[in-house]
Amino acid sequence: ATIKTVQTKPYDDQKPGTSGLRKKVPVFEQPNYAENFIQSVFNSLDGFEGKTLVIGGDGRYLNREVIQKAIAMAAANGFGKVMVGQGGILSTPAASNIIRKYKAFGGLVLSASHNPGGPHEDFGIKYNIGNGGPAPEKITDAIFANSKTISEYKIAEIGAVDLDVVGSFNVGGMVVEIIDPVKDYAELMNSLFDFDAIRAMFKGGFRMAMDSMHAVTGPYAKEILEGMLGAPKGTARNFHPLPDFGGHHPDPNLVHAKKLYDDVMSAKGPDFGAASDGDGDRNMIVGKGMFVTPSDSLALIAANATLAPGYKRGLAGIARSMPTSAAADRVAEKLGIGMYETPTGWKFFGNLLDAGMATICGEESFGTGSDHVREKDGLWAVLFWLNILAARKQSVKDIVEAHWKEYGRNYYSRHDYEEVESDKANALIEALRESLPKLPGKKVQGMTIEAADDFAYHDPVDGSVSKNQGIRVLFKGGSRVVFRLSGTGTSGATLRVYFERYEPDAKKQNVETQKALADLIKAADEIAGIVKFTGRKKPTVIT
Ligand code: VG1
Ligand code: CO
Repeated sequence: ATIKTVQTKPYDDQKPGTSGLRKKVPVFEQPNYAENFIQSVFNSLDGFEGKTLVIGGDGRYLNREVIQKAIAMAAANGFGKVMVGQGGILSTPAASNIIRKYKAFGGLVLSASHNPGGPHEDFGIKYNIGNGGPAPEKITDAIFANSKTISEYKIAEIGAVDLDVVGSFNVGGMVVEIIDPVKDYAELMNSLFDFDAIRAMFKGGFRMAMDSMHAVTGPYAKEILEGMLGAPKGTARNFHPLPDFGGHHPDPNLVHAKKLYDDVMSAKGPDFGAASDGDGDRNMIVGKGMFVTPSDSLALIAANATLAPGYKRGLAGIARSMPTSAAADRVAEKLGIGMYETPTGWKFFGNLLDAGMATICGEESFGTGSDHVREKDGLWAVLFWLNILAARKQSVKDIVEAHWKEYGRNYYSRHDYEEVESDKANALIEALRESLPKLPGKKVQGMTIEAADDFAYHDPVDGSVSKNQGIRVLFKGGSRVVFRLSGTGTSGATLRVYFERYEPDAKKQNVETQKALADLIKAADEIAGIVKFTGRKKPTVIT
């Protein structure tokens, strides 16, 4: 095929955030916008000549168009092969698995995760390295630097590739293999969990609802839950991936998956509910009478890990992002294993997983995963819970309450202030940063501040340092508030405020969360001036 070199002008806003480049669709539709970014990715990499690139996305608006461009550009830049999910579909964890299993050089994952999709909503591109995980900062910095000076990109004139038929063919000197997006992933899950026990549980009348929110996990949930595990038809809900996710936010939390939550809570509803996000790496877990916070879910999975065949050998260590509650720390302490605290974003777990220092990782933002891939994995967490339920033969509520009794409860909540004007959000953080030295010893809402800092991470594996990863205010007694700005939004700034309070007394573990955290919530405003800076009286989303 003819290889064209196309002249282009750089854009100045292609800086990858917490998880790749995310922008509104009209931004991506500007001339050469996607091409510039993809070429900048290739320009930041070395030694992929003749190697394999995995390509797939969550099915959102622009998915197919950008996949076509990526295939043609991979051919022009010298990749030997691309592996593409049928229909352009690959969940983020499934893409990670494919990269690892077939020893690909890397992969392009097209998604803006839990952000809405459609002609006026969000799109995204993320590059994952050969270990299957998100590119580390060294590479994302190089991509951004390249994007600011790019002057041309290469593309092969190969015409549109048929993405819908599984098979392998030669296009412009490169092999294109269209693969079943579910098969390898389903095999991996089957190797980790006790599918026989889960099947028996469904056979015994256990009922669940899995809400894929019209996003990428639909085909996976249908095949694994209803197909392999024998759950009744209808268990998988909203399982057709739609380019606009049916007009909803594919974000599995109490706000956007409220219907599922209400169903599970109703007397006649299923015993167990789960949901996942746009690209399938997040999960929400709900049992009858009990919503499991993601931080607790991480702790519970870790505490019960050896019940799953894939984790029988025990855990090497646990890692969590800094804003995630310390519930898992107590489990690590009891197990006598390592506990690592990283900045927000899955890319920081990669080194720990590769080095065998951590087996299970988690974030408060509905993300849990392990060393089976290098991304967080929504269905993995759901299947882990099913495995635990099948082994322990108790309800989610009983299991969670027993855990709190043993370890104490970490009351936890996150308040998001979305689409705040960027200047105002930055001013708040700046002022907070300046006030840090004066905070220790100060009394707020009857609580004394013990320490306050701007979190910096020293990667114990490669020694790299990541600064300004969130402001922590720690109170005497272990409560804390964390402030940071989101790195995944596409309009304005999102201020995230995280609250945590530890309660060891079993008699005090059944207070409504916002009530249990009320003093901290007031203290946060007093410390950071949220109302004053943002003009917002209350958060847009509470999880
Ligand atoms: C958010 C979450 C973070 C998560 C990231 C990507 O980032 O807080 O924990 O890793 O999204 O998840 P931020 O910078 O907006 O707080 V996903 O499922 O959007 O790929
Ligand atoms: Co996601």
